[in-house]
Amino acid sequence: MDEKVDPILQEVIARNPGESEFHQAVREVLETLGPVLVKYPEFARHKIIERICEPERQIIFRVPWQDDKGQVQINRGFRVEFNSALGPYKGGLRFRASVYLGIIKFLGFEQIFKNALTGMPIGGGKGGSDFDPKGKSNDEIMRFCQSFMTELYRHLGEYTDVPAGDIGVGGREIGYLFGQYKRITNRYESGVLTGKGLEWGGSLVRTEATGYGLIFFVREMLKVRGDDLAGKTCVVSGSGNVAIYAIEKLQELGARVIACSDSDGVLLDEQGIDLEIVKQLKEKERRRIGEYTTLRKHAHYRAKGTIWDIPCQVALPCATQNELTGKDANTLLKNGCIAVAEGANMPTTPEGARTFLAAKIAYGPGKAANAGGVATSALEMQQNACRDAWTFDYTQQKLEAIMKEIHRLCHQTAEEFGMPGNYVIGANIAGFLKVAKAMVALGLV
Ligand code: NDP
Ligand code: 2IT
Repeated sequence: MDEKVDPILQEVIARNPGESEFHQAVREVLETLGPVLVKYPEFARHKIIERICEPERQIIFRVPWQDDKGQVQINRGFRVEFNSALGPYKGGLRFRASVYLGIIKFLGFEQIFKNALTGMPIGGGKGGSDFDPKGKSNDEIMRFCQSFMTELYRHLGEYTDVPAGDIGVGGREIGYLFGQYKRITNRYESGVLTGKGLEWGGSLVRTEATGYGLIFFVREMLKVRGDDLAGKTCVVSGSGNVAIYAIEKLQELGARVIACSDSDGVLLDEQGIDLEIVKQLKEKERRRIGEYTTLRKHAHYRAKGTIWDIPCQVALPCATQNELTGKDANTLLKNGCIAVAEGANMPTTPEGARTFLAAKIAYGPGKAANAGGVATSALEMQQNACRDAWTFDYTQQKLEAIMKEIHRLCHQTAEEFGMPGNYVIGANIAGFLKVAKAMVALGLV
């Protein structure tokens, strides 16, 4: 760690006790910024790093709701509005029992740089709740979303803060949230949320965007190495929104996806994952991935355990933070893995990331590799602003162009800073530079 940057990290840790994921995300960025301060001494003078690490606003609120038995339930809601130098705060909402301030802050911090990399006019933010959607009825989900929005609406707006989905928040939840926002404000303000349904202001390709974008990014990384995805054996963790559409695009490009997972266990289908079954189980029926084996008897399921011991050439963590450890990274390398790209946010532990970088395989960090989701959210905002709806092909072409440009920018920035092929350095520095330059221009606000 650079001697000018280390005291800033220590200060962040001291000021935000107990938020280990936030500390990890800040450390991962700050340890790459030393050379930036040498090249741009004005950033130190303006205390840009210190300011970027302190959210502009943090909102924590009570979310009371009634379950189907009429019992009162209380959850905690969060929205961390991290940085608005480039545009309105933008980032998803996560509903998961494990959510606390440290998770939302790590996600919001990552989002600043990811959003900057997209080249779209969006700042960084994130929110969510410790509400656990598992086992809840549709009515309970609706009542929870309505209560959540009854407090959050006052902080949102198409020019202020624009949430979307993340773990546990998909099209259904965005619908209930938008409905309540519309009712309270008496405004059909489409651009206040993204990930909306196609009938009421959503964009084609938003559902697929994070997964598709991830694969476009992997394709670019392989292209640099004179390689492609055709025939490659792939393992994708998770079986939610990001994982499903990563698998779909991989299959379209001729790759062979043999494994995916959920928080209960790991599914292996050597004949290739049947994506229609996964969609039916996870998107429609909201069931467990293990049930796949009742329909495909030859497939194997094991409860718990790691997915990363399944030999593959391409590994795509698409579930959650810190799901791929240093040990997993070594196992993947031993088994011949040549590319890893992060569909999830911060899925690789610091030790895992160091292992991939030392091995010089193609390693795409989440900030760059999974930026296609939020980029397409910004395309949805564009369509809302001009009351337009683009075709699937046109929107997908835009997404593909954005992912190629993110790859080019990260690759070029890594070279400029003397670390060719290191996309972690490339993504952190390229994202940081855009935000930092804007913050200097906007003065001390
Ligand atoms: P979903 O809720 O649709 O799916 C999440 C998947 O990950 C599920 O299969 C879930 O299993 C699994 N999972 C979640 N938490 C854990 C855990 N603690 N351990 C093991 N498995 C877990 O979410 P998304 O697909 O939208 O999000 C996945 C990741 O991608 C997250 O890190 C998110 O931040 C990131 N991301 C999402 C974007 C988006 O546009 N949606 C954009 C960019 C990044 P189960 O079904 O058992 O809960
Ligand atoms: O982590 C992410 O980039 C997301 N969950 C998507 C955010 C968005 O605003 O589309």
